[in-house]
Amino acid sequence: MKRKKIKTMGEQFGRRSWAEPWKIKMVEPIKLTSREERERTIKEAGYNTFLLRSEDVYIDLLTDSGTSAMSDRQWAGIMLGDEAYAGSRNFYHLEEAVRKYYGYKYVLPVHQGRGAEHLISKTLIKPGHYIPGNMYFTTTRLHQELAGGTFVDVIIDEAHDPPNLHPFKGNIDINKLEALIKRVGAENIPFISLAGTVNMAGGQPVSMANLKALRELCNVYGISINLDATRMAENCFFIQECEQGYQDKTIAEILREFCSYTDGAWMSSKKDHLVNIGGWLAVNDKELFDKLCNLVVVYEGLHTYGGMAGRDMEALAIGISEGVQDDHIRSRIEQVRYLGNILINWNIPIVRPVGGHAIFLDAKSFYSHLPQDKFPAQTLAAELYLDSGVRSMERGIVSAGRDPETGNHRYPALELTRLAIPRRVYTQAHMDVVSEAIRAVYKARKETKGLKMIYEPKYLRFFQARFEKIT
Ligand code: P70
Repeated sequence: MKRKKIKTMGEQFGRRSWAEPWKIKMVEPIKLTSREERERTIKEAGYNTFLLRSEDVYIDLLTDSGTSAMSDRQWAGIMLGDEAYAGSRNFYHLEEAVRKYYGYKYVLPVHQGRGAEHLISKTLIKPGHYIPGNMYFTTTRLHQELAGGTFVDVIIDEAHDPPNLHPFKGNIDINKLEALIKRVGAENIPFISLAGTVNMAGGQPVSMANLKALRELCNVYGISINLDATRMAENCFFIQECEQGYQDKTIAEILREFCSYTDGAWMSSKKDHLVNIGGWLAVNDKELFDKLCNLVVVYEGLHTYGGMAGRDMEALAIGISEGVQDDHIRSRIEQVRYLGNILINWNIPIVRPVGGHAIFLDAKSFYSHLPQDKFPAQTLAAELYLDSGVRSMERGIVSAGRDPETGNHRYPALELTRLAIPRRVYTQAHMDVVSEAIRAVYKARKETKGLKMIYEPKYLRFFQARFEKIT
């Protein structure tokens, strides 16, 4: 009998194999439950994956936020926590790292990203203001709305089209933005809300050229640019790979240049910075900083800890330098691509190009027989869990929430189910298991009837909403 030739991963893709730039020192057991158990647990969770117990999950791709593995250096940093109420040494390490890698002058720690969004929104946005941005993010937009502002999506149209292969689907449409400025007046736009690798669009990057064009326009109208830097290091990988003139620059160099065209940034360090909790807000304007610095003590904590323990700030400072290493970023994004390429090869509809932090299944075309108010993406997340204990997250009509003016559902063009890959946590074998789970659910797609919402909280409903199966 002729033996079939087995190919390594590299060979399958016509290149030499590469591996993660780390080895595993500590492991955490996970267990696969039975189908009957999962039928019970997902029903108890109201078919909302946010309401499952993590013990009942086999491979947890709910989020890449706070779920990454820290390095031995970061854990060593935890032991160096200076837990003084004021002036902790760890704060100065954090401040130094943000200044070195991001280049902003003034730095405030916060407990996590939305803490920073709250402070900057409350400080800069007045009722009647418009905040243009490259697609909404749930918590970001909510803080802007709570401050009295209206978020306006000015991302390029390609971002709303899952199969479109534009390499920088996170770009701002400069014409759309200029039309908005002319319509509402520059004085009613406190800042541009620009995000690196746009989460809701599928982890899609912004190009340096687009940012430069944005900067020019903003200079003309005197509008500042604030960056959601949460996954900006990942954005820099795409610039390095695809944008002319950046192939020989390091991720760290690209990051510094990118930030130099912006006026400030907020950060959920739970992503790029490889920590379980933390974030910061940084600006160049001293007057603005003084206002933020005063507000941080009201909502987060003193300006030298902002809701974090000293040990958390130390792990975070170390994570900043690890998070911008080229070999780290490459292996992180290539792992996401590994999973994405398998699915593309099997003709399973996903957002393309594969983005930085997650695979986004296109639930609209996956369940093309389900209307959006039967919650196709929520249904898909529940079905994936039922099949194999893989946890994902709805990023469609439930996440989009209701229009504050009319109270009606917002019907986003994108109806997606996100499988976010934590950094340095899962192996290629886990990705294989996930791909086969998705294929099994895809094969059974025609039998799926969707969900009905039976409980809906007022804010950020996707976190706590409950559903029932339509039978
Ligand atoms: C996720 C997490 C958080 C996040 C983000 C961007 C681009 C700000 C934040 C807020 C967690 C999450 C948050 C809301 C809904 C679902 C999940 N994203 N900007 O999984 O930061 O969580 O630290 O307050 O992605 O994508 P934080």
